[in-house]
Amino acid sequence: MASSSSKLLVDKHVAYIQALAKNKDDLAYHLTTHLRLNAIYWGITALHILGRTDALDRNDVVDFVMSCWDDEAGAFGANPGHDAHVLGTLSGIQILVTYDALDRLDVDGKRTRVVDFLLSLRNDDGSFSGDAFGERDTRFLYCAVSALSLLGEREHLARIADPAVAHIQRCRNFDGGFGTDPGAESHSGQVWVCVSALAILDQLNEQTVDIPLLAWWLAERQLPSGGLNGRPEKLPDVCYSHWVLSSLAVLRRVSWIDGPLLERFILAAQDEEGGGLADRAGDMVDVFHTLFGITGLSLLGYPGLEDLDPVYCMPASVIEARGLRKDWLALPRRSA
Ligand code: GRG
Repeated sequence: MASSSSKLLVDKHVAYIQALAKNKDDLAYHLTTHLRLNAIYWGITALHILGRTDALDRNDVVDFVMSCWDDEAGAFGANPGHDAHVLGTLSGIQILVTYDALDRLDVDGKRTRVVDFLLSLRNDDGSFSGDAFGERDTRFLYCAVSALSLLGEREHLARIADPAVAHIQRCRNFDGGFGTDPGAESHSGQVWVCVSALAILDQLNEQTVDIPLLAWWLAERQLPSGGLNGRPEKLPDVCYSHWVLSSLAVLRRVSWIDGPLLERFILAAQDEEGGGLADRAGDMVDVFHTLFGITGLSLLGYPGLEDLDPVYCMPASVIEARGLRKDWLALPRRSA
């Protein structure tokens, strides 16, 4: 149901995420089996940005992450018994870092094995595959780079940087944006992974990104409704509040978006009764759009929220504590 509330319904959203962990009879639960670890990362990150870090039991979550370990590959799958993939592996590592539980990898050589897994995904052209089966996408490059950084693997990052940056450059288009592969259409999700990977590798500069051109392309994603789309001629969607705004935060240009108009678009997508946010007002909510609506609001300075690190899409305090903060800029936090 569309929301007429002009306020973020924090308690409702916390209850919605808590219920997701319990309602295992729902069809939606079974339809998202292949995304379980990603969904848990989306949920716990939303809770941290809402300031409700203890809304889920830390030990239960960390134990679930470890139950997704694929011992044959030496990395995380999306669910217990699933094959390892870089998407599940990044989510697993993000959750462990958020809960300060990376020491769970200091058993049976898991830390070395997961680093080996991430490095094994490199291709000769600097791109990364998602798993042993080989599909390539700039998303997978970001996941590997972010995971290695969160694991503190600075030397490995330095070694892979040049080919990875060269590959990202080949994915850059005439409009300033980036796609999944060389020649693929610019999409704001792919812009975020490329710009953030460059930031993690300390290679975000005027040579690698045409900052004014890209920021202009990103700002043009805002439609009269206030919502953002992922590419020209497409519908607005709450999730682009994250992909577009985070990219602009990394480029230090969030102010190029009409913040109050976007904020209204995001708040209208809340379910006032059951909690959670949808892609657009009136649609069904899900945890993916719930996270990315909340992270968008955080970057817009919405009162009472915790800061989001737009490079890692994790709580800024967690990234700062590990000494990983890059030079991004969000809008100042407003007082209530
Ligand atoms: C740590 C947050 C985080 C992510 C890990 C998987 C990944 C790295 C990033 C995904 C970036 C991306 C491509 C986001 C866009 C997702 C999306 C909603 C795609 C929809 O594409 P279309 O073509 O939709 O269905 P449009 O809106 O273009 O019509």
